[in-house]
Amino acid sequence: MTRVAIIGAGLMGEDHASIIARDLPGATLQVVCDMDMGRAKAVASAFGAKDASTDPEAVIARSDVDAVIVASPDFTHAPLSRVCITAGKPVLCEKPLSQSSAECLEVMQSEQATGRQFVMLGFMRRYDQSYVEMRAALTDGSLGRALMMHNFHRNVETPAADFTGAMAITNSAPHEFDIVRHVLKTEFTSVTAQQPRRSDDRVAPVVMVLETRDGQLVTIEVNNNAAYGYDVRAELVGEAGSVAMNTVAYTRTERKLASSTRYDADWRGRYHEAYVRQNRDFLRFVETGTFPAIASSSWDGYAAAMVAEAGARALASGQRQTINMMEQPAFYAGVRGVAA
Ligand code: ISE
Repeated sequence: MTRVAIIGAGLMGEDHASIIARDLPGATLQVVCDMDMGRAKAVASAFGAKDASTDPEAVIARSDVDAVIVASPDFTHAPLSRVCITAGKPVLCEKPLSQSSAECLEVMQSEQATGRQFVMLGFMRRYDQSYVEMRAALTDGSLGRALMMHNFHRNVETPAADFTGAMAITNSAPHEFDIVRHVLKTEFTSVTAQQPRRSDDRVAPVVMVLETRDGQLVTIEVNNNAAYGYDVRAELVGEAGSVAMNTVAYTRTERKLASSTRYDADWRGRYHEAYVRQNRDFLRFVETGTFPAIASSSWDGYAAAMVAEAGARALASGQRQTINMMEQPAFYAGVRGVAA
């Protein structure tokens, strides 16, 4: 039985606590940690954790904790992942690993120095069935060569009043940066970013056009103030056809001469199954020491951060920015992870 600690008991921490406690019988929720003890205790008691704490480093060091899920604020992700690496504990870290590619590199360096992978990154869309099928259509050749991938990422409203267009690129779009790299099995080489004008002072959508090193074009619209619902769409276009994601809804209501489906208010429902699959794979990683074939690693965190940095520069300057990624270290290629 893998004993898991969750650091950060906000929206995502609570969601992970629920998945560990209710959906994954092979794991025990050992500790819930949050800077607010009241919050830590509330989530711990709601999901039957043994303990609550406010001290993340002490939690990571505990001998009754085998693995850690980091769901605290973004700026803590990289430092806490490094504490886990030093302690020799596998960590599932929420995205982004860091908004700074330099800090991602530091995590990669700490990890490489130990000789094995410890960090799995929570880019859960890799486990979503629609993207699994898009990737398969390229792998099995049925779609021919990939030409384009179009992506729409819409939230009802921004999570905070000080959310900016740059944050749409550094906080929301990394999901697209990661999933497109994963589906197309390539890297981005350039990005342009623009925004239409809204009639009010809310953050307007950001529209990016990216090129890959294999000559594909990728469009990404991030609209953090879409108002109507949480809505993610994608279409992969190949030389022999296209694969588009269906809207995920279990029912459709017909009433008063109209037909309608519902949208979730945020991503937790839409991606519930993907989170469960991802967390199950994380537990397998903890047990076997073998890094899951489709999971995101620190390297993928670095790649997403490099694209995000270039995207933010593109938005600020209005100019196309090139993305100069380092070569992927052999450590992160091929059969990933070595049994502990
Ligand atoms: C948000 O930033 C996230 O982190 C969620 O995972 C994502 O699904 C959501 O749309 C983003 O805006």
